[in-house]
Amino acid sequence: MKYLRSAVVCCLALVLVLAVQVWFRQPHFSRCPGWFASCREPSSLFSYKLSLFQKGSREEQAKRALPQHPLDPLTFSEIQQVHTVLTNSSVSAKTNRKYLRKAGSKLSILLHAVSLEEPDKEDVLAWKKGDPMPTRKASVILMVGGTVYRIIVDLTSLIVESEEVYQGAGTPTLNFDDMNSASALPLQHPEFLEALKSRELDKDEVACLPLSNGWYNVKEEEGKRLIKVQCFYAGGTSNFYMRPIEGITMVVDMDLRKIVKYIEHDNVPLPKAEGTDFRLSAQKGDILKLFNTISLEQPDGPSFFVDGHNVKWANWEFHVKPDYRAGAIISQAAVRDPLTGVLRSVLYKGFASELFVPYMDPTEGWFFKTYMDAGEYGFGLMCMPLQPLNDCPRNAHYMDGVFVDADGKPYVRPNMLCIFESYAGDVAWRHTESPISDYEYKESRPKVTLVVRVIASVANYDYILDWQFQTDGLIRVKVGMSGILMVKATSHDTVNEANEANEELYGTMLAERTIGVIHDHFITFYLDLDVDGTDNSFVQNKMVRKKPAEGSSLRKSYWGVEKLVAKTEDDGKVKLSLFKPADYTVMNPKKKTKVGNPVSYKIVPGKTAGSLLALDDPPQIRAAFTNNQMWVTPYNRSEEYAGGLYVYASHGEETVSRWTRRDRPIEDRDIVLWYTVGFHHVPCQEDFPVMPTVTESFELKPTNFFEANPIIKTYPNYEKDLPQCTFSA
Ligand SMILES: *[C@@H]1O[C@H](CO)[C@@H](O)[C@H](O)[C@H]1NC(C)=O
Ligand SMILES: *[C@@H]1O[C@H](CO)[C@@H](O)[C@H](O)[C@H]1NC(C)=O
Ligand SMILES: [Cu+2]
Repeated sequence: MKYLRSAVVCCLALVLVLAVQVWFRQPHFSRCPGWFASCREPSSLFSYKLSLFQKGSREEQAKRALPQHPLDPLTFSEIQQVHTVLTNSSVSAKTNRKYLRKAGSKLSILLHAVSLEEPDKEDVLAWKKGDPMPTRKASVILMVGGTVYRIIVDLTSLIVESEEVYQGAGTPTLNFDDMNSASALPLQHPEFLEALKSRELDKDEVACLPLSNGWYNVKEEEGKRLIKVQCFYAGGTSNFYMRPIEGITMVVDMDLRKIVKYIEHDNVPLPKAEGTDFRLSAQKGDILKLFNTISLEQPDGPSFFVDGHNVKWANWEFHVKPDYRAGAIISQAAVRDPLTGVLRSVLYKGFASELFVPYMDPTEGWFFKTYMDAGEYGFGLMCMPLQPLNDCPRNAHYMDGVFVDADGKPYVRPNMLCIFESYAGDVAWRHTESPISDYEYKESRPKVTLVVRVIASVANYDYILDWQFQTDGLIRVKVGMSGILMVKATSHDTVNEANEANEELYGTMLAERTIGVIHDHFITFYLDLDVDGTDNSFVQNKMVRKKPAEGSSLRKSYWGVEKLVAKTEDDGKVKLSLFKPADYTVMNPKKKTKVGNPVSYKIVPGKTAGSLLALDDPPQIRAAFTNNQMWVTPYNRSEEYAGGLYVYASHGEETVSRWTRRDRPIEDRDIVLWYTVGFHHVPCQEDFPVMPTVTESFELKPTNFFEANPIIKTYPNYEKDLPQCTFSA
């Protein structure tokens, strides 16, 4: 179990490559019970992908990659160049500072992020294929002796162009060194080893997790980079999350690399290992075969094209890139107008900007668990290679990420993102006429969508993040949640026992001695919509009850729409309410349809949730971006992260909530919409030992954007085009 001790948990996921195909080989039913026995082999549609992404060739391929688009992520060799610049003591014109040591950068100098410093928006918008590339620049966040620097490296002249010392509260995203070293410390700590002995636990079975400390306005914590470490027991199961060593919390100073506080606040026996392992190989008895092997066939190959990071599919074009913090960033999404053939811009940039996951247990070992996963851990850094056939269907194309380690060296994160066409048997539009007329309409069109997916495993939890594009111009953003609950051990075996002992559980008893603690998930999206151009307005079309004029109708009420164009940021703050409904749109006031409606995209909320925490609760102060469901801000390239750039132990001074206090004008200009997908999670027994996926979503829907239904002139499916299958005996 050595790997458990040293590795961060997220790295563990890399090892858990399950041979799920075995599932389908169970002999409960014959393989082809139905009608189709031998379908035509799919054509060579996968070959080009496979040749591009042969195992072992990933790094070689990444080394050869050149940027093709101004928004392309830093390439492998560009990251190497950054490393060279930072290790060369004479390159920094201003300070002559040596940012990185030549032979690694252990201890006092640590890199936290290296990513593309995107060119100015106007330069990106003006750029066309074939034009010279705007200057490539890297943004580097690093810490030298406790000081946070943000450095811009010019990759053409290979110099440090600017250097900014950050003096506010909050520190950079953790790097793997921070997490690895923190989780290794308990097993060298005498008090902890003593506690293991007295609890009769084998230290070789112990796995420790680095848990962000949050910020609680505690004087002695100011100015320190602290992280809490709690441990779990892997004896008898691979699912150590279900066996917390409850009641021991260690505080690590990440800069001193030391446990500075050891707190033993409780001694609760370990929950049982039985029933916690969810791996196929750990299952005993019959494995269910609930359905036959299934996959989507595309006999003529996929209909999308990926050129570097540019994607073309149906009437859509967009740019997509893996990102250490956001997971995936969609840029310059534009849809082709069926009447004019012109590509019309919809979304300049969209990504998951920040998460907030507060747990609802105020006791010693739990109160601080109020994670902001994107800024604290790096949502993209937690994206593990996707598992073909099960994470993404067989017809998926995979994209690798190139990230940087704490020493500044690039490395490839294979299969980090997938793109595929999805057909779930849904209908894009239809009409069949009932026999009230002589017309025989039998018109129906299948709904096919294009999905861009990343999956972040932030320690125990898995977030499946989809950007789904429809041919009718709609974009659906979906967040699926699966993985493993954070559970708390209790000495009680049943709900009754706990009730009799008058113990507040702060959650649901999932199994003997195991409580799934209540918590929320909030995912706040940054949506720089550019509806047919950059200058847009945010409009609330409020649905309000009206009264017919006295004596004009037998009706006493109806409802209509009152249009409210947001003038300043205050008008852009939205709290949803079923009884105060509205359509929320981003419109282009200068562009109208032929009949005179301003062209718009509507933001369609899905089922969502608002935070119930008090506004003055420290976690809520830091996560004040969840105080409203929507915010609208004027475009500002330094306002991209809803909770701030330096979110670790931040004080809430750099949140979208603070920025909007300036109440800046937002009418008829480049604006950014912030939308939060929320989910109150009261765990239930079905969430044990691994959660069935829960999905929430929202949509960006064209609204008077097209002159009419944009997919009338499209083909239905024809039998003759589908794989020819023969009947089985
Ligand atoms: C370091 O910087 C100096 C001065 O700009 C330059 O001459 C030298 O080539 C650089 N070394 C490397 C390894 O880039
Ligand atoms: C852009 O954002 C930064 C960070 O919030 C702020 O300091 C600056 O004043 C903003 N610029 C404008 C023009 O609002
Ligand atoms: Cu949850």
